[in-house]
Amino acid sequence: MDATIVEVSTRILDIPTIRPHKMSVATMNNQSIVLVRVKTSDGIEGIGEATTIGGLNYGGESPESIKTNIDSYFAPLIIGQSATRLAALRKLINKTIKDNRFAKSAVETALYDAYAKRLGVPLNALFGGAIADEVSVAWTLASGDTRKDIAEAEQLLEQRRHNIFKLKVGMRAPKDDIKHIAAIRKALGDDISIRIDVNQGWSETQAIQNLRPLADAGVELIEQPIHEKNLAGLSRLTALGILPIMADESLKGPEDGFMLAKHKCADVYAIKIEQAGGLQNARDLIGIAQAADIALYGGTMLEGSISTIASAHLFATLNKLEWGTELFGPLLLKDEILATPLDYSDFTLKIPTGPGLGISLDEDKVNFYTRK
Ligand code: MUC
Ligand code: MG
Repeated sequence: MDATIVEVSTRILDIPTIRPHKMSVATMNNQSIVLVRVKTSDGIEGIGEATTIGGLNYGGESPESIKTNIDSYFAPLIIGQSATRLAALRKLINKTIKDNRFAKSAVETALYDAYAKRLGVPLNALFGGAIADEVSVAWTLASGDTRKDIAEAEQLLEQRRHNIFKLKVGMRAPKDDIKHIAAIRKALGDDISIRIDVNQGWSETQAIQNLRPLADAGVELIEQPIHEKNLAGLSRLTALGILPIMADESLKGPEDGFMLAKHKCADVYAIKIEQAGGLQNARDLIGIAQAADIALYGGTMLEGSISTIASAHLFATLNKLEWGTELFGPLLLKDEILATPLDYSDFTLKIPTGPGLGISLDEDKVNFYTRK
């Protein structure tokens, strides 16, 4: 008999960050992880995860809303359904539940983890199999202090953990951001890749005025400089050709991917499984980018280990990931909830080879960090 879904449970884990993470949208001192477990009638458990950035600072879903909506709407809908008909489950969920992309991503990850475990294959096999054994991982410098950022980057280079850095800007005046970027570039040298993320912090005029000075300061890529809805502005910035423009907040699924491609709004797409609405939607979005000759970057919602490794499984199946990934989320947290931490070494994250996500939880840690 076909295995059915028998239980869906959620909890929120609150884990402190190693330092305040300062962005133009929020300062994070801890991350709240919604952990989803799906149990099936043949005794398999799949796990998934959703995080947001600063509660509701980044988008319309919060850890609390994700938990409530999974408990109240997703769980009753999918309990009793076949656990092996993933496309039918996706159709049912999308027909019955609008929006809630982050919750959908967490539930879908758990369903894919369970399915791959049942088949005895790594999750990436469900997307054609990994081409790469590892993905490169950028680190975000966001302490808010230039000297601290330089010291942090130097330590990470020394440890061979990261040699690509994304700088969070858009909180200060642009001219002060440029001084900050130039100081970091000078300290780290020319071989290090420096990108910036404005998180929509600038007007189009500010962005136009600053593209050339940013390029002169050694920036290689600029992420979401202006408001997510200003597609015409993004298109104009991209057409200038001064710096590659990456879309992040503007991309909330394949339909946005199509609109942005149609109007040439970006050179690069930041692919995030949560923002896309799950692994399969992210794959659909990737297909649109590939068809439109838009380069790819593996983004993060500062997720913990579960969603980070789910993303890594998908990204490892791509024939090109021109700008690498920023799947460093677990390293921003003071503690790890896995029995064996993810393998970050030699500037990369290794793709596990075991069944499903290829990870297992440390249940004591999970209980310790569960919100009471
Ligand atoms: C974002 O906007 O890209 C990713 C890395 C980071 O530090 O913040 C996130 C969100
Ligand atoms: Mg971003």
